[in-house]
Amino acid sequence: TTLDLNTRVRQILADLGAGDPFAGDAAAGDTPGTLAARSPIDGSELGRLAALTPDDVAAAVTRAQAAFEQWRVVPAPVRGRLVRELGELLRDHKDLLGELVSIEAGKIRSEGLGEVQEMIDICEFAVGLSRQLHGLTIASERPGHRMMEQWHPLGVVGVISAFNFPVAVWSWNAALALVAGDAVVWKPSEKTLLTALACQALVAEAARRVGAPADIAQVVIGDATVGEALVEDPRVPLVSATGSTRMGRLVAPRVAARLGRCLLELGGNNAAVVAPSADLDLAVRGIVFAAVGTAGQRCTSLRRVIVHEDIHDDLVARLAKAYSTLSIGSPLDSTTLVGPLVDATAADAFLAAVDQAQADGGHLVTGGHRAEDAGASGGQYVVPAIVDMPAQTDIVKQETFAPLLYVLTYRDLDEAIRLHNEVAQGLSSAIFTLDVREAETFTSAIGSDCGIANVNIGTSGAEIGGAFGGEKETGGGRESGSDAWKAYMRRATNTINYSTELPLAQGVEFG
Ligand code: UN1
Repeated sequence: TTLDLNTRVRQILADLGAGDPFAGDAAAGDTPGTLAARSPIDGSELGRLAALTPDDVAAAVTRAQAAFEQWRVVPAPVRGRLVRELGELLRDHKDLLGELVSIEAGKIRSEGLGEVQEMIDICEFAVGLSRQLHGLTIASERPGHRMMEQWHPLGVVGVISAFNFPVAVWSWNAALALVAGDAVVWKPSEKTLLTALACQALVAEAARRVGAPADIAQVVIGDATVGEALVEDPRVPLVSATGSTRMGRLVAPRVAARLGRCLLELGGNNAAVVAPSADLDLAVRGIVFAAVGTAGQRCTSLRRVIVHEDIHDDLVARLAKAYSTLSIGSPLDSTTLVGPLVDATAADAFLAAVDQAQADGGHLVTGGHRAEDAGASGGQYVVPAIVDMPAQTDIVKQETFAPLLYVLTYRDLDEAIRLHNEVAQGLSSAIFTLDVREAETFTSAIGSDCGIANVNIGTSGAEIGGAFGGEKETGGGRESGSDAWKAYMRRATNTINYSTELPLAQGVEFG
């Protein structure tokens, strides 16, 4: 399969217009690149790429700044054409890019395609937005005066993205930033370089077609020093970073030190409360997709179920039954529901967390070990786990990026909400209930403290139309829909005097 994957990715990259990005043919005596592109399907190396240096990043920002100066004077609805073209290219190449996501991130085909659909959706949203970047007109307290606000392009936006949504997260940022009049410099995860180069090829083609500046969207691949150069460059007014809370703690203070802005999408520890009135069939389906989809490697993945004690046994039995039918294997196989974890470190973290949970008194209901016969050798395939916990111990409060679901019980809704909010992360949440009082309480100010709070659907798979992000250690950023575009622009308040007098505000007399 290694040879097949190697051939296939080269074919896909060529078909997407990314050419042959691999650096140096070792067999021919060339110096190979230092970045290895791999597939989690079998852990194999697909090729090597040359890493950029911090100086290359500075040069990319210089070019981006020059492109920005041209782009910011293009009317926003005209800027929208670039994103419309990108959306068209994504629609035309959805299958190829989706397949590349499956190969490089290990997602099952449907989820690889779903991720590209999410890109198409945000492009459509952003095109509409390009005619709606409006501010308010505000009543002035002074006669013959008008107050208004305008939203102006911000500058060069740095985007740092993670392996698990290797293309969609870039597109949420890029689509909005480009219609906002900004330039984008993207540092993708070192684990997903090929999908990034494919996106870059598509956006470059879109720019060529509409006559937008070629440097308006760029990608910089490399190790952490490349990300650091972007984070520290004072010419980058906004850094939008998606990844672990650990990464956010490194990025945020550096951007703050130069008084730049951050948009952070960090870890989640998402929970679902299952109330006595819940439609259990629906709850089981919602829980299984959220906990096991993308092999538990979404920031929105469900990690905790908080179930009422009266229905605990019934729910756990149903979940165990559903888990026993999960097909684990190559994400390219049409019957697979659970693909590989991204790498050996992820599998080790999963196994260690399962051990720790049991050491804390947890009862392993199902899974929690390697899937010996599943997938290709070299891939990190594990059997999704459910652990029934006696209490919310430290391991439960950590985000383990794997299909590991903890079950906790509660007696009344206050206790459920307390347990729910008792973690450091605050991204996504759900309640399964048919009781309107419970549903409304959970979504109210005294309920879930997360950025996303759902009723009768799981925690993952948010639509692009809403603002996406969360509170507390999740970092507070909002991307994607609603008014998230405002983060990519700067607001100017204008007061205009069309009278012949000069009245001062607050009744001040001067001279
Ligand atoms: C992520 O895991 O970083 O809500 C993003 C979801 C997807 C996005 C997840 N729309 O699950």
